[in-house]
Amino acid sequence: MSKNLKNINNELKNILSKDRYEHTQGVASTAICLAMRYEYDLEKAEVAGLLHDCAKCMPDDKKLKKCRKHNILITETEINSPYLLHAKLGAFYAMHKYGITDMDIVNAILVHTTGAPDMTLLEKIIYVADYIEPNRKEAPNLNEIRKMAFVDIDMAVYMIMKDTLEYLSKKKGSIDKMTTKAYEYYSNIIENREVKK
Ligand code: DGI
Ligand code: FE
Ligand code: FE
Repeated sequence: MSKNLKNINNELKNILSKDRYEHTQGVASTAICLAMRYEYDLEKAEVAGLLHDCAKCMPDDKKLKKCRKHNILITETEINSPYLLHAKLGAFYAMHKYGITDMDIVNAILVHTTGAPDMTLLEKIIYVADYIEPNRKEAPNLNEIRKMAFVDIDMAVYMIMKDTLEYLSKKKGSIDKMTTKAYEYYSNIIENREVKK
């Protein structure tokens, strides 16, 4: 890792709002706990947690501008909901601004908002930690999902995707293809499991 944790932390303190910085600390420590549970590299989980929202605190038009500048593909849904781009842009900054060369970390940042089919363990850890970290207060079924995260991470991923899609359909938000594909993948896993039992 070319920049140490302290440098990353100091830089994040400068560019993130207070709440976002605290959220980021919560995701990093929750990711460490999940890494302990699922026997993953603790420092990689921490770095991915710290950096996952590093591109969050800028206006939406700037996100679009930066993505165009760096040739990052923008989907139709992202044009309607440019906040989604903080994941792709965050993965780009992790590599080019924070010197992260480990693609496990970069990919975990890349898919942290929509999820993806067949995620790696670190991708699942960050996806789940983002949703359950201690500063989150309002999501439905939070207590149940927090417990499930430490029992069966695929089930926790599925529960989060289900609740997120429900929330988005109520809000009438446009749904990214990746969000749909990810949900189909994990609902299949869970359903097939239940048939087998
Ligand atoms: O950046 P955070 O707020 O910590 O969390 P996040 O990056 O997981 O973003 C969460 C939001 O993203 C949440 O309100 C649901 C939304 N989201 C997830 N998938 C989609 C989506 N929004 C739209 N419009 N379309 C999606 O496919
Ligand atoms: Fe995010
Ligand atoms: Fe987040």
